[in-house]
Amino acid sequence: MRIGIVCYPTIGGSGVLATELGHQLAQRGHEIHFITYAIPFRLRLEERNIYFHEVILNQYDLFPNPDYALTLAVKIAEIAVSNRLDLIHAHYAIPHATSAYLAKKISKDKFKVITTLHGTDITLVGSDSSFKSIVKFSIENSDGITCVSKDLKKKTKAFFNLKNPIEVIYNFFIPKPELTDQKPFRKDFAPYGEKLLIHASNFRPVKRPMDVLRIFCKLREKIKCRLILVGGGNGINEIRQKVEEKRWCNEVIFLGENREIDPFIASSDLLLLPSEQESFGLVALEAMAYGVPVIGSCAGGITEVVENGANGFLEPVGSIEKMANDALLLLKNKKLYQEFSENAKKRAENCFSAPKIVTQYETYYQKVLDLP
Ligand code: GMT
Repeated sequence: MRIGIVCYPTIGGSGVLATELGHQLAQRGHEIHFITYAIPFRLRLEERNIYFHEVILNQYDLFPNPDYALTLAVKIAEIAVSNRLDLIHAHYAIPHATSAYLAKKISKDKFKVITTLHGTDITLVGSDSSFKSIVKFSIENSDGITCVSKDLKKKTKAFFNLKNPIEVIYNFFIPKPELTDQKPFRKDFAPYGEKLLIHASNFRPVKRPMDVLRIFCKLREKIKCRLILVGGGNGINEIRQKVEEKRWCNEVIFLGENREIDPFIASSDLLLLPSEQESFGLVALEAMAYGVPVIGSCAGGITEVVENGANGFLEPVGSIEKMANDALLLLKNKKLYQEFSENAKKRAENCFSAPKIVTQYETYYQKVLDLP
């Protein structure tokens, strides 16, 4: 198949997933064309069957902002026709599904459009009244729709009163083999045997970054531990301030928007994910794949990834005390920790492996394209 992938090129779960999906499909012999405004940060352009087409943003005086949706639509139409693409896979509804729909119409229905909903495109941005009707329209007019969890499917159907069928295809993650039994940063970050907690996100309010700090605050009273924070965004400033105020600068390690997070996750003991909302929680899967149990909230799709009491503990949003106690329980009991760690690895391998999930996408593409 010849497939166009439209995604956000920035650090973030939807772009990461879209990029790796493209690579996996390319390795299976499909021709993959990425269409976006910058090279997706994990794209390996040197690999076979991978192409990148840049969308150049127009800035006209009359426009308050450079228009992306329209220039993207024109570029999708142009690339789809010139490369005879069979389908465009739009990751994230806004504006990608809309641009893909327009492109399809510009090119007189020469290709199909599949939209994958990732979460905030529905639960945060899509539910904003200024976008709602266009998101609904773009989803309804896609030839295929997928969601990254059952929870997101349920929310999408209910919120937009959608009748279209939606396929649930979970996210996948491929751990780096050299890190599966290695904890490369332990010596640097935990020289005295401290326990290492990690949180990686964009520090938006939906991630409840303050809860991460509160859990850490409770834990540091009971055990020697350090907290690794990966990510940027405005929300991180409040956390920095608090850390300085509390004089925890030696205990909290800020790594910024680090593109290569695997070694840090693999070096940690627990991942903290107390989000208010999470359609899937790709970072939880990344941690589990390296045998790192998750302490988090039972929000949204996290419960479909982490099995409470088997490879992590999930508590109601905001239950700091409970989350801290769960973390303590695991960190103080070597046998239990080992059991959870092994369970986490097994679950990541058995339920969210690339071969399994990529085949589901491939099969779905064939169904939408009506291929035998
Ligand atoms: O978590 C974010 O805010 C980033 C966002 C994105 O679009 O990259 O993540 C969403 O998509 C990920 C990949 O499918 C999911 O793992 C995240 O759970 C989802 N985020 C939310 O639902 C808040």
